[in-house]
Amino acid sequence: AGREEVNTNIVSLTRFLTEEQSKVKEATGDFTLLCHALQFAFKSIAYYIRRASLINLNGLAGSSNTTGDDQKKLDVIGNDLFIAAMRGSGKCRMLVSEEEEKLITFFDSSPNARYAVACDPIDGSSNIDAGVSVGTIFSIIKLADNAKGSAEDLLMPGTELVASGFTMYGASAQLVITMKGGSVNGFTLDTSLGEFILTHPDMRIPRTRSIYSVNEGNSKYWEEPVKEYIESLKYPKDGGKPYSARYIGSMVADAYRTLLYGGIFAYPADKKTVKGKLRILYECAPMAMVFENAGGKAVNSKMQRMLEVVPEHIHDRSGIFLGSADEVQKVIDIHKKHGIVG
Ligand code: P6P
Repeated sequence: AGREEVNTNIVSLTRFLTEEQSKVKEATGDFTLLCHALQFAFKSIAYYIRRASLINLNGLAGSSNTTGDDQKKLDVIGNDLFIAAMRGSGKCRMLVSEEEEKLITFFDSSPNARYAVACDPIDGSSNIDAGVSVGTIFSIIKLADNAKGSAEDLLMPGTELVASGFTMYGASAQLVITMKGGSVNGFTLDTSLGEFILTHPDMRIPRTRSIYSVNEGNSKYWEEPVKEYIESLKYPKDGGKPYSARYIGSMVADAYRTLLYGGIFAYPADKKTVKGKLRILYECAPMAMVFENAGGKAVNSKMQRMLEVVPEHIHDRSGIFLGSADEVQKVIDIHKKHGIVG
């Protein structure tokens, strides 16, 4: 009596993956082992981010990545940790990283591996020194039997992804993962156990929420439908309450809040960034898959379903509207008035 209620039925990510595998009769275990390597990468990155300021890992590494962004030391470490974990898994044949212009191939160590991974090892890193939550976003692709082992094998619509998700490195590391056609599950890293623990089973995004998340500093460049849409939230015609603005500037943090609370996150293509800023393979598509599986919606700036967009190259970009189904529908309705139909 009076014994503290101890939950002894803890579902770790490791156990969760085993249970998921048991549902797939032809499973070989390769996907499970790949995900174990992924979770190790997230734990390692979480460790370095937590210690960054103590061991002076903040600040610039003096190098720059493919798009000319100043690389932060943690960017480089995150990228290297991720590459090592994928290579070491023996289950990944190719890797796309935001930090690497060229496709990374592991033909030497795993020439017949059936999976490829696309990732942004540390997304939002420009905020790192300010202690803002950053994250890793990932897509997992199952290679076709006749895959040639080149970038073309990865240029497919997000509907083909076998899994996707992200890890946000905040007060604690939060991992969100979803499988094709599956539910969305959230895990919290328990650093004393060194395990991701299931804390948010079967996540569902609210259908509506009066929160919008966009960089209004780009308003000058927005196309008319976007301007009209945002204005309708700030100055509601029906006399309703204006929406709240929440913008962190780190996609993983803005996306995680939107997934939990509802609302909409937008990074529209505009007159300045005509193709949009966010990458399809390792930002837009994986996030769109998570949100759709949680009951939300995601479209690009042409109002096409984000998961049906096919990237033209591995670092291809897109505009994106991501969030509660009814909130994204408002964007679609306004664009329809302007003759833009997905
Ligand atoms: P802006 C971070 O650099 C990032 O890639 C995403 O994480 C974030 O959503 C977006 O760019 C922020 O861009 O132009 O608002 O600073």
